[in-house]
Amino acid sequence: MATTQGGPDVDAVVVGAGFSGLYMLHRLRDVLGLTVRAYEAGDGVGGTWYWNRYPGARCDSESYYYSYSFSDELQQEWVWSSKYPEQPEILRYLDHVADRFDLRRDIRLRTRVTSAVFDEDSDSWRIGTDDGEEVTARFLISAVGCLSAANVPPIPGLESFEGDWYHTGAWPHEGVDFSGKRVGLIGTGSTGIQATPVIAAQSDHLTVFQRTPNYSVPARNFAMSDEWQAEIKANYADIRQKARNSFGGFPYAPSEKSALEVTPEEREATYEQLWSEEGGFKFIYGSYNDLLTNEAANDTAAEFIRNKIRSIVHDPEVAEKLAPKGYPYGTKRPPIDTHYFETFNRDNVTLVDIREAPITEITPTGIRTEGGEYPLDIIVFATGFDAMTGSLLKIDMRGRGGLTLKEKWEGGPLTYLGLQVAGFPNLFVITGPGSPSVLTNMPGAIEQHVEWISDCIAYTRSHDLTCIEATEEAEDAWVDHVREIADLTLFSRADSWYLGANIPGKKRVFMPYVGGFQPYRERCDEIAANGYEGFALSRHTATT
Ligand code: NA7
Repeated sequence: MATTQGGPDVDAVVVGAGFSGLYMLHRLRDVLGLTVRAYEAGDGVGGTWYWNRYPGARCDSESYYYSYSFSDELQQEWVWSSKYPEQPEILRYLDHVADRFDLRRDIRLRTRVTSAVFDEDSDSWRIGTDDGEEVTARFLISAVGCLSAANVPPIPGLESFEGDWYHTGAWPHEGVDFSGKRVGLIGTGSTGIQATPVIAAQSDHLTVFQRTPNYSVPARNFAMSDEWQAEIKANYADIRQKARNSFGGFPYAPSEKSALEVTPEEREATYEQLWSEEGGFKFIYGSYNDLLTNEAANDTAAEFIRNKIRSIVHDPEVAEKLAPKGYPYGTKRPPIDTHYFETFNRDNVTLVDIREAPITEITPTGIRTEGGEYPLDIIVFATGFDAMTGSLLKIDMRGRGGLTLKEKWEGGPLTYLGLQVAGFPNLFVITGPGSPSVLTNMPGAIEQHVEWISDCIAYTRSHDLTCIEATEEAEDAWVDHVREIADLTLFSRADSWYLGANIPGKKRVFMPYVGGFQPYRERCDEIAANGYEGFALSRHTATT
């Protein structure tokens, strides 16, 4: 259906149908009344929660706020089973959202967007898919997610392996039967840490190949009682408001104290309470306010966690290997676990330190390291993602003058607010690099972006404009600001996916915006209120 005579086929194309794509579609179609088509590579909606079906997959943020806030009816009617729901439950929730808001009729499943070319003559995008379809749209919105391009490391010999292998981010729907199997798991990020206890309990033997030990804190999950559920529902407005006005998008009061201004006894008691009673992200966000900016403060939390690992793991040599050293706590995404360290006390679990003796190859029968050979029936790659840029760069995207996004981002991602890229007009990126995104509670960051984008599109339409594009100056200034703020923290001290350090050859740039969710949101609102400061707005005469 053409939006204007001779104009593009649809007003907007949305790429992806996870948390961000579903809401973007709803907002543009049902609030603004635009024609919208969403494309989704999967067989179903859900994005991250559709793909990541590995054993133990669950959310690290608490269910009641890791959810949409845009519809009070939705948040009142949905019932969460536990504090940290498992993947199937979150996927059920997203399926429910798709049905409840009648979104499926505008989503093309099993269809991957492969190309997007900006046509300067018509101020619109020509979008191509892997099934040969072409569609033109005024606006192109990337909802591809920050962690969706799976990273399978190029270890020599993988193709010769005679057993089965899987990446956790593309897990088979029918599941994997580990019974009686010797399993090797590579990777000890959040995913490996969630999967380890579950696979250990199901398999004959589990060998965990660890390159970098991680500072994991217990989740302390529990079922949600009816009383707690009722209390949350009665206070949702306040909870959401707190989250919106917080630094990380979480609805709890951040600590206002430095770890160094209290006595060692008080500090120990605080960490102990957070570790053994609260669990989860409160350990980092609710303890002290300088853990990510002051090394001495960080050391206090890091040493507390190392001592916990030493007290949990019976074999002192294994405990020492599991105890992270050499990088500050929280500078890699902090994992949350359920009996991770305890799992290394099981007789059927072996830890292999591949920093000490790296993997040299995968053989037909297992994994060989410089220290020995490990016979395996199954290899699980919990090796993460080409984060924040990988999925977007898989699309052959061309902006003004035929410039590709790959060329533009050769030295690292460049964006204005993490929302737009100069030279790529009418393209919006939900939770793009340069925005708070992965450092916040994701659904909150997604809602803020979706609402800002739809307000921006509404503005262009009400002002009869056909083009909005970040200026180079605004982009340069934002990129500098993102870097300057990151330089005030300890984040660059770890080889993390925040920096692209997990992908060989990827330019080392700190990608998310660490200045805080609330200040970021206020800046975005201010920019909009000032008539979209830093953006060039124009009208294409041929199409109006
Ligand atoms: P992560 O956090 O990127 O973790 C990947 C793990 O895999 C990590 O331990 C890596 O070690 C390890 N890895 C990566 N490449 C290799 C190679 N080539 N050899 C050995 N080990 C390797 O991914 P996750 O899936 O756990 O989590 C991603 C996010 O999803 C998570 O942060 C949450 O936001 C949700 P390294 O630390 O790089 O030495």
